[in-house]
Amino acid sequence: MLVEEQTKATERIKWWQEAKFGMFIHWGLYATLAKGEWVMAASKIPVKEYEQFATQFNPKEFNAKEWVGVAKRAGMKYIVITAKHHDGFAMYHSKVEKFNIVDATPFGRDPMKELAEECQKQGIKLCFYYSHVIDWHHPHSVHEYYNNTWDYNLEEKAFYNYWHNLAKPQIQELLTQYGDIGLLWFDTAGGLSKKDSKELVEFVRSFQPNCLINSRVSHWPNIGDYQSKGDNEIPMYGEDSGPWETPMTLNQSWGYSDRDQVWKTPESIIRKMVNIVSKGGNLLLNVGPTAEGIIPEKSVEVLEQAGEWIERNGEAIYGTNASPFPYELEWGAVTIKPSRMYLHVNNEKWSDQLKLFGLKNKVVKAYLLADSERRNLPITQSYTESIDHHVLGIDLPKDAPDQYISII
Ligand code: FHN
Repeated sequence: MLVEEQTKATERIKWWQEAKFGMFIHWGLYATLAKGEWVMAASKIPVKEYEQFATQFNPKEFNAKEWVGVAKRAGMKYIVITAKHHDGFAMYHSKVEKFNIVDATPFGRDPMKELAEECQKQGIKLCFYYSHVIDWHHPHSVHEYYNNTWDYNLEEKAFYNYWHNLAKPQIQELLTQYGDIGLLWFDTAGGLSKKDSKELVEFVRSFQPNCLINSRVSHWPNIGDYQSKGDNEIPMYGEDSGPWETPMTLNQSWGYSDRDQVWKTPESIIRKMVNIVSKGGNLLLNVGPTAEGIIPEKSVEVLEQAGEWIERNGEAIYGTNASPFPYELEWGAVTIKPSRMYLHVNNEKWSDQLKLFGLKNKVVKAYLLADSERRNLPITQSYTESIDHHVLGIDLPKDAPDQYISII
């Protein structure tokens, strides 16, 4: 990649790498059935039958200010929302076809427009998820598995008709009608060719040069700006293959399901976030709003509790880099900034002293991030193990509320 292109790519992704934590929102026509976003395929619902659910879709409780407020209180810096999922239903006012939330439902409003305005007001980056290859509302033939083979016979399908007359025009709408878009989160590229994948990236850049693109734009490597790991996947060790993220569910489903009973706890969210960020990644954590336009109360409760912790300790998360230590720490994890290191000490590992091998610089101060007075923690020993290593020993208070130590 030319130096100039590399410089542009580095600049483009800077805000995202510093943001670390985003809200994923899976919201669509499927919410009316309350069985997750794959309900059309799982139940092999014919297109004409599925279209009828739009007449019942009227999310009167939708409130963009509330949704963006939940993301902010949770400490999330960007929102990625499904503008169109695999069912082909556009959650914005698409001029390309009438199967969308403004033209096909009694709701008649454009929630993406309302979210774009609210994100602008509250300083949150708006990003769109777009299912660019799978579209069960259109007969096309990239992959039998990916397409609506339970309702169309195969000869009707014409991928490029769909690609040039629906997918790309809709992507253009999303990039030209909703202001600056932080990123396009493409999903499940199926058999998309390398040529079409690369052309799609150029197409996006032609409208918004700074719009990021995730790796699921293509199954060919190194085509997006960063790597979306598998769903809920956290790599075992730090990655040196470039920027990456973990897309994660807050409960069992992505799209709203009335069968979901188990939510992650605030503690487990923080542990996973720290694990991911200490390895150099971002966490994209999902909520699935209801057909009425409400983010489930349990989701809001858990996210806001996690947000209270981040409010106190965000300095050890936002804008940090991965741990410099090439080994797993038995007591927790490390994140760093220039001339500062953050030790994330897990509750159950909390003991009266903490040792860290392999520090390259002499430590001058250690304190709890949650301590607004930043009182010094007693550094019991700091001696050179070898030419460039020394061990830091810190006496820890027994009941530290937030196990987060900043050492300088
Ligand atoms: O099939 C989709 C699924 O519905 C959901 O959108 C996830 C989110 O990462 N992506 C695909 C499965 O990996």
